[in-house]
Formats: sequence, structure tokens, C-alpha cells
Amino acid sequence: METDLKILADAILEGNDKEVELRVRGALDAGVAPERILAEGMIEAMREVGSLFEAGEYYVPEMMAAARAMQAGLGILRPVLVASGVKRLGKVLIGTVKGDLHDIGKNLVVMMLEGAGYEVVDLGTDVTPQRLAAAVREHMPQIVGMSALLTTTMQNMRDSIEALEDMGVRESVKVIVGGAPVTSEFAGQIGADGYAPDASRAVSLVRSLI
Ligand code: B1M
Repeated sequence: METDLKILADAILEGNDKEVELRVRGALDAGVAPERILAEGMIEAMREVGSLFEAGEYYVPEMMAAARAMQAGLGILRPVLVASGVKRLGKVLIGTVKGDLHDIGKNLVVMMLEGAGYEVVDLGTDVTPQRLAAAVREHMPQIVGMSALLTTTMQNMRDSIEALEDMGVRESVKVIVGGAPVTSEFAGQIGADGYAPDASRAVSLVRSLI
């Protein structure tokens, strides 16, 4: 099975979305746990994509192809991870911060939260602080989640928290943050209520905060 997950990872690296779909289906049919397919086949591959980009062996087009292939695989995993008909445990509003277009990690957090029974309002990517604050007013969630993948855009998390304060809604929500460059120290510095390093721990964090 390790070999199959390696073939899946290679298909993501090659940006071969059809092969990715085939391999994810195959692994599910063979009884491999979806969490394992995600962690060992797919997330691992994206880590490798990042290393190849850093090494100058991959450029943006390759990164985009890999991301597309990853999304294709997630499309197959989604119904398996997201349990249907579960009683909603609370509402989470989430988005990738202003200036940032990375959404694979955020989408995973959304899927895991939905799978755990939370209602999720997903604002997508490049969410300005003002849009976030207005959406909190409109949807009145218990939790606001922000994702950032760039060291430059993670600074916008602070601005977003300030926008929540300016709009008078900061006290009504708990703010959680995550994304590759984000740390719990950073979360503390910007006044967030919590940090999670990955999607499953984002679920535990939400559970502990609601
Ligand atoms: Co970009 N990119 N990218 N990229 N990209 C990174 C982030 C980078 C680290 C690559 C590298 O140099 N090694 C680097 C950032 C460097 C830095 O800031 N220090 C980088 C760069 C430089 C860029 C551009 C500037 C490149 C350019 O144009 N020259 C550009 C910026 C565009 C923009 O946003 N304005 C860019 C563009 C892109 C693509 C569009 C091509 C594509 C994104 C496609 C998409 O998302 N739809 C892309 C990709 C794919 C990556 C890498 C390779 C993979 C990201 C990913 O999906 N990882 C990435 C390298 C890397 O991260 N190793 C890279 C898999 C995903 C499951 O993990 O997102 O970390 P992650 O999410 C995890 C956790 O972080 C956590 O849970 C998730 C699941 O476990 N988590 C949360 C995430 N959000 C959370 C929120 C929470 C809690 C947990 O609570 C709310």
C-alpha cells in the first residue's frame, strides 16, 4: 500500500489530476483510511512541491498543476471526510487572508470541520479585513478562522483582528489562525485565541473553544 500512496504522491508532483483521482479511488476501495491517503499521499506531495520550488526545480506553473491535481484528489475524498446529516455543533467562519491565494490547507480545515459536524461559512481567498468583519456581523459565528501561507500576508491577520475590534464584534467570537508560516507565538502576539498546526488539530481547537 505504501507503493500505491507513493504513486499517488508522484501523480500530484506531476500534476496528473486524472491519475490522482484514479489512485485516490483505488486507495479508498482498498480500504486505506482517508486520513492516511491525505497525510502520506497528498500532503506529503505538496511538501515536496514546496521543496522543489525552493530548489528552483519547480516554477509557478508546476506548482499550479500540482495544486490542481491535489484539489482533484480532495474532490474524491471530500464526501468520505464530510459526514452527512450530522447535527451542527456550531458555526465557523473561515477565509484565507488578504493578498493570499493559497487555499488547499484552508479547504482541508473546512472539510475536517464539516466532517466533525460544524457549519462552515467559507469566504474563500484574499479576504480583506473589512470583508471578514462584515461577514462576522452577517453570519454571527462562534469561531473565526484565518489561514495564511505567505510570511508577507500573515501580517494581515493582525489587521483583520483590528477590523473585528473596529466593527465591535471581536468579543463575540474566538479567533483561530493557521497556515505554514504561522506559529502559536505569532498567534499570541496578534491577539488570536488559538493556533492549530494542521486541519485535525484545528477541529480539536474549535471543539475546545466552543
Ligand atoms: Co505558493 N508558496 N506561492 N503557491 N505554495 C508556498 C507557500 C511557499 C512556501 C513555497 C516555497 O517557497 N517553498 C512560498 C512562500 C514563501 C514565504 O512566504 N516565506 C510560496 C510562494 C513564494 C508563492 C508565490 C509568491 C509564488 C510566485 O508567484 N512567485 C505565489 C503567491 C500567490 C499569492 O498567494 N498571492 C504562490 C502561488 C502558489 C500557487 C497559486 C501556484 C499554489 C496555490 C494553489 C492553491 O492553494 N489553490 C501554490 C502552492 C501549491 C504552494 C505550496 C507548494 C503548497 C501549499 C499547500 O497547498 N500545501 C507551498 C509550499 C509549502 O507549503 N510547502 C507554497 C498543502 C496544504 C495541505 O498545507 O496549506 O500548510 P498548508 O495547510 C495545512 C496547515 O498549514 C494547516 O492545516 C493544513 C492542513 O493540515 N492550516 C491551518 C492551514 N490553514 C489553517 C487555518 C487554521 C488551522 C490550520 O485555522 C483557521
